[in-house]
Amino acid sequence: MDILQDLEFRGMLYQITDYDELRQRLNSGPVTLYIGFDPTADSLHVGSLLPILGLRRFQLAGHKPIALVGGGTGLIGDPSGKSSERGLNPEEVVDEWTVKIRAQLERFLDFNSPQNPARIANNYDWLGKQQVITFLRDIGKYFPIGYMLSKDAVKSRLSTGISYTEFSYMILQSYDFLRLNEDYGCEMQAGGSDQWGNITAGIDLIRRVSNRKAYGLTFPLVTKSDGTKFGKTESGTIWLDPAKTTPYRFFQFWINTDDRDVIKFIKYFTFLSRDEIIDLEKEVDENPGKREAQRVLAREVTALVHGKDALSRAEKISQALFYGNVKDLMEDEIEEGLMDVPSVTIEGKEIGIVDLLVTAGISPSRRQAREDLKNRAIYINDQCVTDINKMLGLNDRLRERYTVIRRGKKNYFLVKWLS
Ligand code: 629
Repeated sequence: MDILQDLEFRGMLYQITDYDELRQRLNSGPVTLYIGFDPTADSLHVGSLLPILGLRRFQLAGHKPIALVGGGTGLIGDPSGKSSERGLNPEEVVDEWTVKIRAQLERFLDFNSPQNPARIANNYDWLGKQQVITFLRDIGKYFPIGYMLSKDAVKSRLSTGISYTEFSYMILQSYDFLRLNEDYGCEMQAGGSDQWGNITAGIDLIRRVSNRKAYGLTFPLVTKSDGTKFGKTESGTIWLDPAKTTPYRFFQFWINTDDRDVIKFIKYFTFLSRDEIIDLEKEVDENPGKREAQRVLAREVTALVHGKDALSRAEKISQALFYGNVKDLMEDEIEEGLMDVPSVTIEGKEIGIVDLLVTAGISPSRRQAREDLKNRAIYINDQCVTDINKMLGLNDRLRERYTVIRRGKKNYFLVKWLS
């Protein structure tokens, strides 16, 4: 199976220029290809994972990937897929984000391969030096206004409004492709389906300037069967930066995948073989609801993004919270696992259980708190407590600082003791 067939099997091919010709080219020797990522935040998120892993798939197949950080284009703003004009971010902020995103991208590629090492590029290196007159004369001439207006990203914004700044974006991205083509022999650009217009504009520019052939390929937009947006949860975006989305929460995000989506995501986001995937597909069909495939997905992606150690921690925390073993968790594991749950800070050495349940908002009233205790609904550090007169003290602390309260099967609360 060659790389295009593998991408097809994985459902990762959305659009492609000249399938047969590109396939021949890819099978005749290493192809240099690139994908660009604009620094529009201080971290990439799971939405960028499909293209990043796409680059890695090409590298594993023997091709040469370039990950481009848009230190220049990030100062302008791509109108693709956006229904309204974006605000401009300050240059110092974009600089900072560029550094962070570059470091994140580096983790997914192999820069030491003797055969086909990866490269990282920052388009500020050339866009930042452009002279406006030179640029308009040398590059602008190749962009007929009618052509630019016919691109979806522009066309769809003509009624709602688009500035000249965002209108020009496709010229910058096209120029990047031309530069990478000239400087590194980069023949192909990939990206999400929203990038098709920019990618084909670059291919056209390369042809017009140098009469060389270049190729383009897009990945599908990741969709979910319940119609909600991929990569967002009630608690927000799932980032790749562990300081923004803990590995535990990241792991849980994948565990919570719907049975209807899990095989699709395993194809997209893991490097499991075709046979392993087909086996898992059978498993989901035969044992729906068992979440075996979700475990595999969560383990694979968490290890890929955060490493083996972070995965073990995430699994340990998941087990402890699911089976009621919070006592086994270390201080930082308690923090990581219970970061998102409601918490109260208690000053002092003791508090009565009913007081605590009300103060922490676990029970709405003292009467209800007593009911909850009687009904065996309250767990302190996973131990069911029914005594309405219980005083919580030093013995109820975990790692000297925390008490974990659970109401029912899975509503967690964290008590942080100040002294
Ligand atoms: C200069 C900048 C280039 C080539 C590409 C770019 C960035 C591109 C863009 N991409 C999105 C982004 O940065 O805006 N103009 O957030 C994002 N991309 C990954 C996928 C995408 C796309 O980083 O291509 O489709 C999301 O899956 O939206 O010379």
